[in-house]
Formats: sequence, structure tokens, C-alpha cells
Amino acid sequence: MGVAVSAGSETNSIFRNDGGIDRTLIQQHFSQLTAGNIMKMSYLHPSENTYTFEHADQLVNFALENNISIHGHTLIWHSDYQIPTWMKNYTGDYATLLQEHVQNITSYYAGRVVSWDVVNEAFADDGDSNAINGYRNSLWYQKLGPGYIEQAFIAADAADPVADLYYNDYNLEGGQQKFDYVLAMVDDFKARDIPIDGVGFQMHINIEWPSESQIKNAFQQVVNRGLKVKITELDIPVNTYANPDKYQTFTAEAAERQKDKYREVVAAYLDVVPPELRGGITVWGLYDSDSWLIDLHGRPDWPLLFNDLRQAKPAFDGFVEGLSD
Ligand code: 9MR
Repeated sequence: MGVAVSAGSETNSIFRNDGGIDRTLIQQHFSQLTAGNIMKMSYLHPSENTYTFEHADQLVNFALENNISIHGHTLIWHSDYQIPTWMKNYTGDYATLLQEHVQNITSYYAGRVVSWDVVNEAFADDGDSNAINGYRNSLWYQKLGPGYIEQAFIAADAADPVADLYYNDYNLEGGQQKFDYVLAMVDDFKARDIPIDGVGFQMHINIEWPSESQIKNAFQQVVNRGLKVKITELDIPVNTYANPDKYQTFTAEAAERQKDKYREVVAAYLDVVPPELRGGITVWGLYDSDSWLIDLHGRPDWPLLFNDLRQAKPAFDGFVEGLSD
């Protein structure tokens, strides 16, 4: 049971003066933390010869003092805003850059971080006209070709052979072709002994999509390959792309539908994924207004387990029912 948190000097940091209520909530309900932002590339490695671990260390120390594990997010990502400027402008050897970046961070946290999203979002969305053989046309792809993904896994494994290494992405669970490309990569990695332990399903879904059978089928594909399944970024908004303005307030009906979907996801996970392949379930934020979705669409939503008063919502009860189903 994990949750993504704001930390360091972020607005909603759990370490701000009145963050005690959030830290208590975390201690009560969660056994793993992911940094929502502060362990991304630009935060940990802002210039070529500078690594800034201070804020991440504060989070890692808080977790370990409370018997909470840390899932590292994320070593290599395409996101323009999260690639430090020096990396974009680099004129040296990108293979060395990538290897050193991954190895330095992974070895620094070896023994303190139990698992990593080694590469995040390397595959393109269905219909992306810039895609190349299914790959996202990212800086990494442009500099190194598809081989950058395995290079990152090899470097992470060399620096920390114990941590679980995940490939992490969104829109894998709704029947998209993107998932086929991910599975082909997994099969190729396994055939060539490239070290990978699991697939992270971000699961930024909503109350209407995907269906239970789509979710189960996607998990099953990874289980069939003997890899771990981790739900890494779960949130379930009630307003959807198809119905963007349906709920202007969080009605009792919306809360019940959301509760049902949380229960469905958790129950599907436990049903399909055997204990030894469970990487766990992480929700992407602690309380509703902490969610990235609020800023994204500029429309109201309530996607998480706790409301802004830090009270458990029906969604929380749905999650618990899913665990006991
Ligand atoms: O929730 C994160 C938000 O606060 C950041 O502004 C954004 C860009 O760094 O990243 C969000 O988290 C993303 C995660 O790192 C990767 N999967 C998608 C998440 C939501 O955009």
C-alpha cells in the first residue's frame, strides 16, 4: 500500500510546518512512499557534476524511520520539463551520461530504495504521429535509439542487484497497442537476459474506463511472463474525457461509483496477480486537492482516497473491501 507525496520545498510538502497531519495519515495507512516529483532527474541531478540528494534523503529517512519502504521514481524519463537543461544541451557521449546518471543515483540509494521505475513512458501513445516503431520519439531515443532502455536497466542492476527494476507507463490497461510494444520489449529482454523485474501500471484511469476485464487481462499478460505487476500511480477521477463536466460537485452518487471502481481495481489485482508477483498498489497523491489532475484539466475532481480534511472517503472503503474480497 503506497502513496505518492509532495516533499522538499514543494507547495504540499509533507515536511512543511503543518505537514504533521499528513505524516500521521501516512504512518497509519501506508507501507510505501513514492516521491511525486523530488526524485526525478532535474531534482537529483541538476548539473553534470552535481547531485542534490538532500530533499530526497529527508523523505527516505522519514520513511525508513517509520518502517515504510521507498519506490524510486524515476531514473530516465522523456518529459521535457523534467530533463535538466544540461542534459538536453550535452555535447559528450550520451551513453556514458545515461550510464553514470543511473548508476550514481541507484548506488547512492542501494539498500534504502526497494524498487525503481528505471525507465518511464518510453512508448508512444496510440496515434502518436511522431512514434518510431512504437517508441516515443524522445531525447533518449534520438540520441541512443531504442537501446537506451536496456542500457538503463543494465546500469541500475549493476549498481543495485537487489532492488526490483520496473518499466513504468500509462494507458497499458485499456486495450491499447502501446501495451503490445511493452510486452514485446519484455519478451525480448527476457530472451536476452536483460535484468527487468516487473511492469509498473500507472493506472491514471477513471470511473468509467477501462473495464474490469481489460484490467485483468492486462495484469494477466505480465503475470504470464513471470514478471511483477505494480500499480504505481492509481487515481480515479469522476469526470472523464467522454463526460468532462458531469460532476460539478462530489455527489453521493459519484462517490459510490468511485468506491466501486477502487474496489474493482484492488480486487482484480489480488485475483490475477499471485502473491510472489505483487509489487503493491500506490495511489498518486494523499488527498483530493493534492492531485495532479486538478491543475491539468482546470475542472473540479476528487480522484483520491482522502478528502481535503484528510477524512477517508467511500473510495477508501472500496479499496479496503477490494483487499478483503
Ligand atoms: O504528479 C506529478 C506532477 O506534480 C508533476 O508536475 C508532473 C511533471 O513532473 O508529473 C506528475 O507525475 C507524473 C509521473 O511522474 C509520471 N506519470 C504521470 C504522472 C502525472 O502526470
